[in-house]
Amino acid sequence: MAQKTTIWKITSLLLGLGLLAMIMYGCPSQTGMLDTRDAAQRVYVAPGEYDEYYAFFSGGYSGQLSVWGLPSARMLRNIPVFSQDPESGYGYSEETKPLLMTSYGFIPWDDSHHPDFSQTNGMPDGRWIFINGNNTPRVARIDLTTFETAEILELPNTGGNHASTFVTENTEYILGATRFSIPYEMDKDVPIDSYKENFDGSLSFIAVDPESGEMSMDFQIIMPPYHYDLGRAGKGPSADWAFFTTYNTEQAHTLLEIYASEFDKDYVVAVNWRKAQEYVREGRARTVPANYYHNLKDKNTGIASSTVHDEVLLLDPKDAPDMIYFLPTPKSPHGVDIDPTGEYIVAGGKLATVIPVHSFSRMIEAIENEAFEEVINGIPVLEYEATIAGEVENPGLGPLHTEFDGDGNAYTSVYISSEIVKWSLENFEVLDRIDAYYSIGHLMITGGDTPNPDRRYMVGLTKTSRDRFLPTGPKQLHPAQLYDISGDRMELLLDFPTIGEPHYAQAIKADIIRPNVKQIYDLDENKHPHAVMRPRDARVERDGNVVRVYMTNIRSHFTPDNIEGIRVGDEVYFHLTNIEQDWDMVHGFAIKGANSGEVLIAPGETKTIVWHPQRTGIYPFYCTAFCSALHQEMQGYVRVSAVGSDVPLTWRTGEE
Ligand code: CUK
Ligand code: CUA
Repeated sequence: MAQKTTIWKITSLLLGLGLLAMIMYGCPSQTGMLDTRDAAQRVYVAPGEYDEYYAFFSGGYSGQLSVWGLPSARMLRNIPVFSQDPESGYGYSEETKPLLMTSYGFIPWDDSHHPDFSQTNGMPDGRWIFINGNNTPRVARIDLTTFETAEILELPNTGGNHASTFVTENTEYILGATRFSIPYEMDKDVPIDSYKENFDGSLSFIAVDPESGEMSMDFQIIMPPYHYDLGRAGKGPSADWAFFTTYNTEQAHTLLEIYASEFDKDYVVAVNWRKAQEYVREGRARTVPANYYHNLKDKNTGIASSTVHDEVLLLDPKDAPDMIYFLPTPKSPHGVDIDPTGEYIVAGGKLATVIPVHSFSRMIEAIENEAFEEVINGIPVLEYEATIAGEVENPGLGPLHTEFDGDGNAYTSVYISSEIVKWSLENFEVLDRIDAYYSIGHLMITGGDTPNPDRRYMVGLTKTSRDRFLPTGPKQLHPAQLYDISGDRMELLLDFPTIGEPHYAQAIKADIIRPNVKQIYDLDENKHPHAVMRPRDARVERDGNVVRVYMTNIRSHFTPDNIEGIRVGDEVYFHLTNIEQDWDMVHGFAIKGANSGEVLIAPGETKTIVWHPQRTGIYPFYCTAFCSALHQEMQGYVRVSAVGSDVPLTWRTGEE
């Protein structure tokens, strides 16, 4: 009897909790009760078949960008972007090292957050994908014919480029913004307590050449010293606008956890970038000194080089009327997302109890009616009631990011209550909710942040996996979940570990990219100054203590293989040309004692590794990629003699 009472007490307690949860969050989730017995079938891609989508996941603190096939969730590649990659030699080879140059020197790491595709008429065109480095502020462009990083641009006047890379409808601009306000003047040494006087915010507008994809810092806008968190370009009617969230409008500079959460509302910033661009062309921006690197890989040689810029155009909202507005938004918002019609501006107030949804058309009306609360540094603050279209009640705790399916539904990731909440853009009512495993950050819908998403799959990028996979020590990989969103209810299909910490992702129909992907580098187009196309041209040249080895690689030998006459103190460059012209026929190169990674050389490509021999002796080098039945034979030796030795420079090509 006593036992029964206890059970009843527990049951009623659970019921009570359930009821409480229902009151707090609306209709309870049916998670786990859905029939997912056929989930495996729905993600199954038969051997030899291709996935329907390419998905690109940011690497977060890995600094890279990983590529996956959906729905199978097979990893296809990990593209090195901001971090050195000893596996491919990226950031170790002489050709790629300049890509990682900044005004702070060679920085072989960054924190990559938000990938976004180049767009034509609002739709991803599959030419390039951009991604931001959040730490030493940078933006990278990856060429989707080769899946390689082609360009990296540093951002001046920026302390953490987080609200990036969001791309406008025809890739006119990539957005950037300072996450942490900092003093503008370079290297300015001031007390941190002088935050309000000396610190400024900035928004960046990076132009993209429509033909080459080449990026340039077109202009920046000086902003009050708030924190600028995330951005989005408008769509359709709002396509000329860019939106950013702010937090810390309190302008705190210590214990932000407390002092940056005091105000009920921060702002969404709305910038008419087209107007800003006109002002800049009219000469209303001033030129200020700056110091930032632009690193670009030459298409013909494959060699990256750096250009240093020493000024930037800065537009002050005080000199640029009718261009920029603040929309009050509760409370320390994180994401700002624009629905496919371009009308709704959804903010993720991470400390707010509702999801505020602004209306673009109401915003325009409010601007026309001058429904301003106040003006801050030349920026009118619109009345909250004048722009708000609605608030989503009971969204869960800690809404962060929202994506859309194109059928009038929105999906918001909710961090603290660890769930995804689906709601209607018609009446702002919650329609469904599903658990996330665990603590979700971004989510992504196939077809992406476009006027026309594919209502097929949704990926949740979660922060901790805890018990979801076999344990691997105190730290587990960050997981992702794949959901089917084609029906009324969201259904969990798959749960898989990722690499790095994916903050955001994009997925595009494979057909858009696949036809343009290169299978080889054409040897006829290889204009690398140190390339050799035929083994008989292979040679070694000395100029003072600089030795250049012009080497070919083909199954299953290096030419030359044996080299003598190298001395301690020499600087030895191995210029390796892979003269294969077969898809995926790579060779690697490594030499004992080199303070470097290997270099992996794709068919038709030339890559260079530098080696500073420290000690006399015989140094084997070998191919690191199992390329043929005689791969183990693909090797050679270098003889290193003492400083001042008179061993003549010789090499073996098999012709002598
Ligand atoms: S952020 Cu990571 S969860 Cu960089 Cu877009 Cu929101
Ligand atoms: Cu080339 Cu192994």
